[in-house]
Amino acid sequence: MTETGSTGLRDYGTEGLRDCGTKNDRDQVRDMGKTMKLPESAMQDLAFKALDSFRIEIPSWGFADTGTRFGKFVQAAAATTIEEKFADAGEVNRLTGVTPTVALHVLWDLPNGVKDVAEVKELEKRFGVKSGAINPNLFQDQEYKYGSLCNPSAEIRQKALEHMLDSIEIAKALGSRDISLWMPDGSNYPGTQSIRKRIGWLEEALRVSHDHMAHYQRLLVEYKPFEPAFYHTDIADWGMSSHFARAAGPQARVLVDTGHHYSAQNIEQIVAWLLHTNMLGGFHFNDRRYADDDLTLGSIDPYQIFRIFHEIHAATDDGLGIDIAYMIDQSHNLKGKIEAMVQTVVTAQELYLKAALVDRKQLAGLQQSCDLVAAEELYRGTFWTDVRPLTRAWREARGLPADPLAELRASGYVERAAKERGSRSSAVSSYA
Ligand code: LRH
Ligand code: MN
Repeated sequence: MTETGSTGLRDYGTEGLRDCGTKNDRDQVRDMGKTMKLPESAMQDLAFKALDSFRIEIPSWGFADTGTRFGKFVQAAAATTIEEKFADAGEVNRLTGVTPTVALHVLWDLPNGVKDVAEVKELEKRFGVKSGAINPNLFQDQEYKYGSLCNPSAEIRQKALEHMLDSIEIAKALGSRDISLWMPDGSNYPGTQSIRKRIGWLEEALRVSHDHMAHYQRLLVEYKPFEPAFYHTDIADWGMSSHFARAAGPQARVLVDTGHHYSAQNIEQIVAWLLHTNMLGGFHFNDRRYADDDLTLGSIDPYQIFRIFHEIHAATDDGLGIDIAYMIDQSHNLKGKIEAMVQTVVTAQELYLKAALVDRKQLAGLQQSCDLVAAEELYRGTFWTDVRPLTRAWREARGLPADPLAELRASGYVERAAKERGSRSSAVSSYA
């Protein structure tokens, strides 16, 4: 869901803290206020305003059985049909209240293209969640061995372009704003492909795709440094993605997948650059220890996401045009898929709120006077803040379960899904 101030689907009232949350929560918030020299009501307003504006999109593929090249561990409750994916997305939105849209991958969720739109629209109504970003699949067809939009064969590039245009038509039919493009195109050995020719072919394809979009739509260009290509990747970093987006047209932006960086890269600096150049269109949130591990957000480096959100809150203060699609992109190979999704949404809310509570005016002063330790203590000190009493109170004030994970467990939803879906699943080794 975009952060453009209009929460769209379900606006929340302004009930305050005074009449919700446990006594312990209220005490903790009062103490938080003291440390942050903010009267309790002001901090509560700040927190509730931040949480009211935060929405995050969930990926349909996060509910399906996924694995690594060494195997896939199937889960009885995993979703395989588009109906089950919408049902699970609806359950996550019932529990959290902040995931009103679900991202779709064209060949996985609409294998018959626009012909599947009517069924998806019916599912949207039934489960109360809308289709979000539309993701073309340019990575599974045999023809794409040497690339899709960058393939040396003009015929194969044309096939890939037609899939892009079909994906845009599906987005128009669903009223989806964003077409979110990731493609694995690249090569594995030096000298085996012309890197510059491939740049030209991709510029052309993205220009045609851009011009095929409706005026309200956006093309989000996702970069990734490697995998599955292991010598060069055609859209390998934020600079290349920015160039391709600019070359495509004014409705194209950069998508930052937090897992698509070398471990030494400073991701919040890249975010600051994309905000400064007005090229930031959205995020795919996940976490990683090594490469594109697609682990759950905040499981390895929660401070990383706090630093990213800080850049966004600070840019908002400075009046920069903020139009960001927050999306999750994870593959839950071992954790229960719905549980992992709810855990991720709750973690994202907490990290977004922590960053919102940074006293950025005071910080700016300390940055200006180069009072390094005081600046760090203020900045990192806010990260240490336990905001869970506030998020619990906000949920109660908005008629939502104070603890979505506990509510999921109490609901028996996963057990019911496992019973209904379980008989189908059988072990699959990806190497086959
Ligand atoms: C590629 C990626 C991309 C999706 C896929 C599921 O690594 O991040 O965003 O298409 O994961
Ligand atoms: Mn991604």
